[in-house]
Amino acid sequence: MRLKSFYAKTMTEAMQLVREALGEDAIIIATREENGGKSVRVTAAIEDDMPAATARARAIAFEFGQELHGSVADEDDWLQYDDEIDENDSLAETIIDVMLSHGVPEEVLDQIVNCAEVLSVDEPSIAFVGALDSLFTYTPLPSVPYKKALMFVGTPGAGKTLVVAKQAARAVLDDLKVAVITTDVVRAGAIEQLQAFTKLLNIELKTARTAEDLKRQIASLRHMDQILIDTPGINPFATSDMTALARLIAVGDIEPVLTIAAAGDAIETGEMARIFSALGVKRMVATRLDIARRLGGLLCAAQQGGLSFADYSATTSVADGLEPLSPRKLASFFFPSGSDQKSARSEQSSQTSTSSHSRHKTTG
Ligand SMILES: Nc1nc2c(ncn2[C@@H]2O[C@H](COP(=O)(O)OP(=O)(O)OP(=O)(O)O)[C@@H](O)[C@H]2O)c(=O)[nH]1
Ligand SMILES: [Mg+2]
Repeated sequence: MRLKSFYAKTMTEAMQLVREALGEDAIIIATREENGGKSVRVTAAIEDDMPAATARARAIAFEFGQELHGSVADEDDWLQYDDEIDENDSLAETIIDVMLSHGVPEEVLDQIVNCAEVLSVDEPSIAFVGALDSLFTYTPLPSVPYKKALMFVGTPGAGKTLVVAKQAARAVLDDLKVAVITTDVVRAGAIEQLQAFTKLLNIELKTARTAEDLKRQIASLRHMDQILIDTPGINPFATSDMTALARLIAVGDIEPVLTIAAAGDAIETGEMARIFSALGVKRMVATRLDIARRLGGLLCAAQQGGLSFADYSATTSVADGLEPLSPRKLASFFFPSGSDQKSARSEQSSQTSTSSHSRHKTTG
């Protein structure tokens, strides 16, 4: 199977592109809106003699297999092909069990399983990595000078201030000139909370009380390598909150980055991501990966908001900072490696059952 993603303004245009490139036999694996609903992405598969996406999945699988099992199996040991229906069924069931235990909603689950099934890999954890790689995008936060100011936005308590502190610490360690501005000037103790971190890093914390103020601050900090902006917690379902945030983002040369707590309800997290994407958010930082046990919300946010995975936070310690999320890293939270893996799997399969779950393939 060959996997390919297509981008277009409308679903009709995207389907047309799929047909032109892959023909009538293409199988639609996944669809999602991007850019706040202004464009769509369609991932489709077609039978192929020497599939590029499968080759990529093999490469990832090879590396991942090494980590999972401590030794590399002969290629033929872990690669199975499509006519092995039984292998594919048990692969799908294992992935479904794991995703159900993480509260992944059916729409997202179906797309991941469909994708995993066409990758011609027989180890579920590896097929899962391949599916995460094919379906989602990964754009880590910059560790070099960055032209746009990075504004961390999200719901109250999502971890925005800690992410700003962590990114600032990383920039300082990378010998970058970093400036930190906070627009969270109303909540009691908000400035002091961030100041506790910036003082340690020897950074002067700037405050911006209005959009005009923020514009001036950014203009005066143009010589810095990175400008990081903290914001107050936003209720995405309150128009007044969203309007105020949109005003801040609109002052120019700002990239809003969604900060999202990993353990939220999956469907609600997806809805929030969708709303934030309408403000121009393109990537997200996931926090509290150390506390969360159900990560369906993260997959839902990527799917519903068309968002790219940036970094993740799994500690309150600023020094331990942020790590980029890759397909492999993300998959490792669903399929713990080594000895954890067996016990996690048996625990998960005793908690969930696939028998009532139905999946659909859409042909294009
Ligand atoms: N264990 C753990 N705690 C975290 C993580 N990220 C943030 N926290 C904690 O979550 C709480 C909220 O973090 P903040 O950074 O203040 O969140 P915020 O989004 O700025 O909150 P508001 O400004 O009130 O909207 C704090 O106690 C943080 O220490 C994480 O990755 N792991
Ligand atoms: Mg805060």
